[in-house]
Amino acid sequence: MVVATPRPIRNEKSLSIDLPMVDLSAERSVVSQLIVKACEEFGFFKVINHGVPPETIAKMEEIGHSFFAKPVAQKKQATPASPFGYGCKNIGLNGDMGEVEYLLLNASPPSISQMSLHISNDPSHFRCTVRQYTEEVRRLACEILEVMAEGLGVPDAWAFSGMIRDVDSDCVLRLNHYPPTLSDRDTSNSKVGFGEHSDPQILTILTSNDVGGLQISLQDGVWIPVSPDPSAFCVNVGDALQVMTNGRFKSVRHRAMTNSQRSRMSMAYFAAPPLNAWIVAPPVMVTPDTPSLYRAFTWAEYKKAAYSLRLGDSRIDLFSK
Ligand code: GA4
Repeated sequence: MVVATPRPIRNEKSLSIDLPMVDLSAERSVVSQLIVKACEEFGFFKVINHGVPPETIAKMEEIGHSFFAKPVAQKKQATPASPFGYGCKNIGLNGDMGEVEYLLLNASPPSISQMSLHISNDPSHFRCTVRQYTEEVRRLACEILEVMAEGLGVPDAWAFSGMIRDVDSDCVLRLNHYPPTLSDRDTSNSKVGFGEHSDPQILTILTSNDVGGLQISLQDGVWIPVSPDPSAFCVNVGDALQVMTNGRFKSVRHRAMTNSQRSRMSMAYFAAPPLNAWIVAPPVMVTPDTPSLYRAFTWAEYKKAAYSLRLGDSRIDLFSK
């Protein structure tokens, strides 16, 4: 039996962190306490026994590997990356760059896109795999959000997950490929693949191959590598959930570094509300001791702010009272 680790151990020597590991098959009250604590302290945790079939993950990874292995000219047929498609080095709309290539996919049901024609030689297999994977990670995101609501004492169990369950939810699936960056002239070990930022959405569910690269910043300028763990999902709080918990959960800044020798691929599911949804904390999160920190706004408003700023800018501050 795998035992959940209640406290992460910060190892100063190797500068790595063991994020809290949550065994989702454990007793529900234990799970909810661990998750609440992890979200307050780290904004990040890992889950095992999550119920997503390994073959569903493997099939999705295979789609990514075979797409990124294609010649550049073929991959470029799936450009532009905005709102969905292939991107290389350019991130967002305001000049951010990184040592990364990626596929941004619409992950809201029904996820049918013309793009599939340019991504895979077998578009129906591609669509079916994306649908299966996103349905599984959506189910996982909803389960985690319901456990969180319970742990926070929010009476409506669906207060957070209802937004993801909504057919109009604005969820995104992102496949990132970080090629190895060692060159003859360059002796540095790694480069910034995806620069420092917080995720704008509610919750991010991430998996990667066994190559490290994810780093989190609990303190300005101090970067702590997260060990790679293909059997677990790494879960993190997004800006919208920080607002919906009235600042109790932290949307922690993170970045991805490249590996000098090995290629890293990660798959991130960003669970987001519908565009017209109001991002507000349930009444129980606002008390005389914890007054409301943010003004009410819609997801559309927040998304617009995110895309008008640079990757590393802090957009949540624009919405504080
Ligand atoms: C960060 C999280 C997701 O990868 C993403 C990113 C988006 C993009 O790459 O297009 C953003 C970035 C992310 C935050 C600020 C804006 C938007 C690039 C950027 C400069 C898909 C998302 O939703 O926000």
